[in-house]
Amino acid sequence: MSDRRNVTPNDLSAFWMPFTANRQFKKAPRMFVGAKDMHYTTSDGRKVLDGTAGLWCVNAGHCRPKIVEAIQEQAAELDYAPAFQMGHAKAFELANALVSIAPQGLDHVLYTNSGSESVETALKVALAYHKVKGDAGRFRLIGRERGYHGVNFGGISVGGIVTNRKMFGTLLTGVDHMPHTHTPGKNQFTRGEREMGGEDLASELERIVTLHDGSTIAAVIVEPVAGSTGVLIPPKGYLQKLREITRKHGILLIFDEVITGFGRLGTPFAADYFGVTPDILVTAKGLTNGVIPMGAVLVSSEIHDAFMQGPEHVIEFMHGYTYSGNPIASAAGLATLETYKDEGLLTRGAELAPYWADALHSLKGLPHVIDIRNLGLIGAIELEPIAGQPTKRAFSAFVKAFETGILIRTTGDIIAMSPPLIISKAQIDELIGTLGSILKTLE
Ligand code: PXG
Ligand code: PLP
Repeated sequence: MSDRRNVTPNDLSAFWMPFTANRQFKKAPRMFVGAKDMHYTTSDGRKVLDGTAGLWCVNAGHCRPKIVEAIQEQAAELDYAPAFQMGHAKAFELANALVSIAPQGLDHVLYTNSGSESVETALKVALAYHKVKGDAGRFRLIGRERGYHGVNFGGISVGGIVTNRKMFGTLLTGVDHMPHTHTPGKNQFTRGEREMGGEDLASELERIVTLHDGSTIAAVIVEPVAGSTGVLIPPKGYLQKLREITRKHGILLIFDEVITGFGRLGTPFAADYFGVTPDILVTAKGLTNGVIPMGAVLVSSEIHDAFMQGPEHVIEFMHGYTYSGNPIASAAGLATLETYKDEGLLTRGAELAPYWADALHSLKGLPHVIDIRNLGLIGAIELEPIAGQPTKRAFSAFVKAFETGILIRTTGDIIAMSPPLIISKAQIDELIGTLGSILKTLE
């Protein structure tokens, strides 16, 4: 076959990388070649301690034997099965396994291939649910400022990260946003949830409900803890109050648990941590330990059952993906849930959280540190931006960290961490100790 383009070996230009400063990266690439448990191996042979579980997804650590074997065996046994009008056992087994660890009442599963697709699926279920119930006047979707719900059109519409929205036209109509839960300049260095302000913040939803009339609103979507936008912890009582208001007005509550799902807060889901059950729960990432793309949307029986009407030969919900419940992804999901169970990982974060919080908050007082936030095994260190050059200080911390042997994430001038749930106390010391010494060297 003739080569239509001259590609030199190891040319990095063809791959337009996601959420990456492409030109900068390609001048000085940071490449991984391997991973095991808590560590990556770089192309120059160094070990890097994973402080972020990849991108908040490798909750059981890397290259875990059960998951590797399940994928290998499934690929050789049944590689692909059509997702529409056909089935295979593991997709059903995984749905059952998921429902068995999910909050009570979330009994049905729709599969996707990512968090972004899970969000689109959840929003579509919510709109269609009201329609099948004869309540088609409920067309509005309410998100939150600084919310991250992936990158597809529904997700960026209900999402509230301006840079992810502003290039893309009119987005979905009929969307409004609640205020975010962050209080910069106040409540800095709070451990976990702050005590005050939760009910007042949630009452902003009442204002929006009054403005639009509650009977026009289909659903409210929030991340229980906003991850991507810099780890914003809700104040006590906030999510409970959102549940109260949505229930009162017949509005569905959607929790986007793409990050908080699968043990991140020391409970299987954030819904368990906060004691608040949504009508729809959005997952991805940790479902397969990040190893194979897969997401799942859990819905209540009330929602599911509302669709199960009319002639039985007719498709009840016009939605699905070529890869919904893909056999290899399902096998990876099953092996992941088994690994979580074998090692108690869905609740291990609860034991480690106080140690994690102590370690993080020990960085208070270091140069440029203006806030530290934590919940479960999530943590964030907010840095004072360099005047006129936002993001630069945190990004240089990220590069130095990688060169020194730890992987962290940055968003704006916030450093976020979410290590695999298998991390040891000694590794927490190493991660935070190394980060502390890097912070001392920053401009
Ligand atoms: N919802 C939430 C709450 C997320 O955090 C998505 C949806 C989208 O998932 P996909 O699989 O389509 O990426 C996410 C993803 C970061 C970071 O560093 C966060 C995400 C993805 C990549 C990086 O904060 N969150
Ligand atoms: N675009 C075209 C032309 C298709 O045929 C399909 C699926 O058949 C899609 C997009 C959607 O792809 P997926 O089901 O993988 O999301």
